[in-house]
Amino acid sequence: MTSAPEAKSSQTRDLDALIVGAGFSGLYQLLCLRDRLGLSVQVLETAGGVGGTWYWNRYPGARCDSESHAYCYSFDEDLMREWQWSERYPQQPEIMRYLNHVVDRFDLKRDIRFNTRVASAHYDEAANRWHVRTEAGEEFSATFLITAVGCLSTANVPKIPGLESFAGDWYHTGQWPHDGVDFSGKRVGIVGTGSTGIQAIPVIAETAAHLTVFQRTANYSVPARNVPLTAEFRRWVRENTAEIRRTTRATPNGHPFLISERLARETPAGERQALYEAAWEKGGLQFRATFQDLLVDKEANDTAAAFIRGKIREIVKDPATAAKLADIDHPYAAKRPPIDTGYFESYNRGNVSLVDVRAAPIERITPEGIRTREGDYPLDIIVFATGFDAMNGPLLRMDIRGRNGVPLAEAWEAGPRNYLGLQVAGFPNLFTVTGPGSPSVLCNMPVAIEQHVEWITDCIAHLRARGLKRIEPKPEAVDRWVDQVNEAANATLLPLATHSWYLGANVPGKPRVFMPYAGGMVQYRAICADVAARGYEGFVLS
Ligand code: FAD
Ligand code: N01
Repeated sequence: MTSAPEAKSSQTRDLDALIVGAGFSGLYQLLCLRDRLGLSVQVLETAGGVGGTWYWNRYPGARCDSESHAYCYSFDEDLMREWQWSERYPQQPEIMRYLNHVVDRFDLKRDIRFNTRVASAHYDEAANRWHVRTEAGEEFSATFLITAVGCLSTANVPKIPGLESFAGDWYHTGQWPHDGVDFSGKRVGIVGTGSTGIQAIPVIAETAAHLTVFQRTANYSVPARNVPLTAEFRRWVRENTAEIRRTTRATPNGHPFLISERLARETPAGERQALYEAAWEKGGLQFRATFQDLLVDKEANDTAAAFIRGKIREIVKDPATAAKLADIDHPYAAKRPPIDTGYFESYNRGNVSLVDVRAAPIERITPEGIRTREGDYPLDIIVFATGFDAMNGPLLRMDIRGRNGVPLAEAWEAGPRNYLGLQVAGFPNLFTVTGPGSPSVLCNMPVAIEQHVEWITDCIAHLRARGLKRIEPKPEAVDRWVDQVNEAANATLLPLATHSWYLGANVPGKPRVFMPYAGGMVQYRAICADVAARGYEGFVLS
């Protein structure tokens, strides 16, 4: 059965390509399709401005943990040279300034419509077009639909009974008010100790009267060692843009440093400890690169885990609090490893306390605060640093329907299934930038984003040059890719963090499937290039 053609109103705007989202991904996709291929393109964005993640995540302490000189676009060496970052890890406002600079420099704003949420996108087979409707009822039709909706853009507010009765104010870190929140003199509770909570806690503690941290899963963290960048370092960046770009493309995780070839397991204990100490002093995600085998060999990983637990016990003065913080149940870096500025030190302040909600779960929110199985915590403000319905969440909330009106939610009922993380069988001409099944969140994301956007651009150029109108993956290519994604994950320790958002485990009811491709960006890039070189092997072009 073929679906009835979509009713098309006279107001429908016809386009070559429609892009959803105006973060790092959507902006570069617009530039490529409009300026390199000459297509008619429109970007639709829920937010009131560009920036994606950095538009929404304005919580205290928000900054990136990729180093600034690699947390940026690298497609234009002049752009790389002219932008000067101020710190090793820029704060949210600086990243916003950077993205707005890119928008102005390439005149992107004129093709972006803000405050516009895409409510549905339905494929019309007879016309070979996507019909897109916004929440406000505007209609668009496009040959190509590109979702650049982000992996971490759907805030996950836990459904804790009684939240609506809370007499104070509550906030989710991923939907932070633009005019900030004044914590001074307030009793604040924060739920969540992922990367976000770990960044926000030390900063909120500086002004709150009291901060109560509700921890369900204890977490590793390594000092970020953020510093202002020296003139000398900035000059080095300006003079070495090509080299930086090469390095980010030579490593599995897209960061501007290489992973050591040494094995923790084969390094004598004293030497290993010295290497961990040096990495701890240097700070940042490079800690994970100290040894080659940390993410694939549990015994090797145990050495890093023991080192960090030791540091927690050294830093945190109260032994009972230190014990709760160090009681970590998963391998180091099996969840996204946070880096911090004074996180564990915060627990030495008189106005910060830790509540273990694994031992005594949150039962409800009362008008006065949070009630756990062990008692009541009166609060004026609750901060949910509880993460996101990650990766497939934003896609499933958009009512995407493919051939025969099949909803994406139905096609992905048991978890995401696609080819290369780029296309879904039965959904022709739909491309998903950093979709599940691609390295995305396991990589320094601008690197992953540029690769996806460029691959999609080349693919569309290929189709147009040959007068082809449609591309979609073969079901058997999807089956093979899903197997490859599972194999890549199972070759690492990542699935051992059973409550991780990589598996969808943070959202009740979500199928537990390891979503990102863990084979590394270098391998993934080669696979995608090979597929294209073989005439888009595994896809049907018509
Ligand atoms: P996003 O920036 O998420 O943009 C997607 C946009 O799509 C959003 O603006 C959203 O409003 C819009 N959208 C979604 N659905 C719809 C719809 N239906 N209709 C219209 N618009 C829609 N990555 C790193 O590599 N290094 C880091 O240091 C790092 N730090 C991070 C810090 C935080 C606090 C968070 C949350 C993430 C961080 N990330 C980091 C990941 C970050 O998401 C990516 O680096 C990058 O910003 C993603 O860009 P994007 O354009 O793909 O998605
Ligand atoms: O979210 P998370 P995040 N009751 O899902 C807890 C990127 N990022 O926003 O582990 C009690 O990691 C949950 O507990 P548990 C980065 O990729 C980057 O911190 O599910 N607790 C966990 O402790 C990162 O990984 C940067 O048991 C509940 C926390 O909330 C991703 O974004 C900065 C709960 C959520 O942790 C997401 O990070 C920030 C409940 N009902 C973010 N529900 C940098 O680059 C959830 N939790 C610096």
